[in-house]
Amino acid sequence: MTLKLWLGVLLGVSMTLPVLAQSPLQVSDGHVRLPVPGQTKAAAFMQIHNATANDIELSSIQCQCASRVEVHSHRHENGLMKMRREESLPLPANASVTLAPGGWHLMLLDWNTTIRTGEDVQLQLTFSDESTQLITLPVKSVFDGGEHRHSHHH
Ligand SMILES: [Cu+2]
Repeated sequence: MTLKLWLGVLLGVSMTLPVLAQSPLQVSDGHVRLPVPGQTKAAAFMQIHNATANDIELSSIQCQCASRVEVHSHRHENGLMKMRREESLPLPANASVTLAPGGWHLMLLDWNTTIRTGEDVQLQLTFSDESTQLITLPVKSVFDGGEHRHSHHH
């Protein structure tokens, strides 16, 4: 077996998720927004409610629909709205966090462009307390709704 093949095997093994506790968090109102035409970055929005007495962080996300999923935020810097990659998404105790255009969101890189509007995708969320949650999100067009006309500039 070649070294390259072995690496593939090792990566494949490390990507299988261990069986972890189901997270106590409630995820609602989620959807994935397809990339704008010609682009490969989709975004996921949702609301996450942490009804526990502990601060938790969303630390990693995996999806077969994208090669990598990042936590992003928008912040004002010198009067400009800037998107930046964050290590994790803070979920304070007894609070809800909304991921929405112009704020926190999940960025799905190298989106699988065979997935279309109306389909569902599954995201595996892993939290700082080592719990996990599998969520199913509907896929919407970037032109859908129109309530948040907002473009991503990376
Ligand atoms: Cu982003």
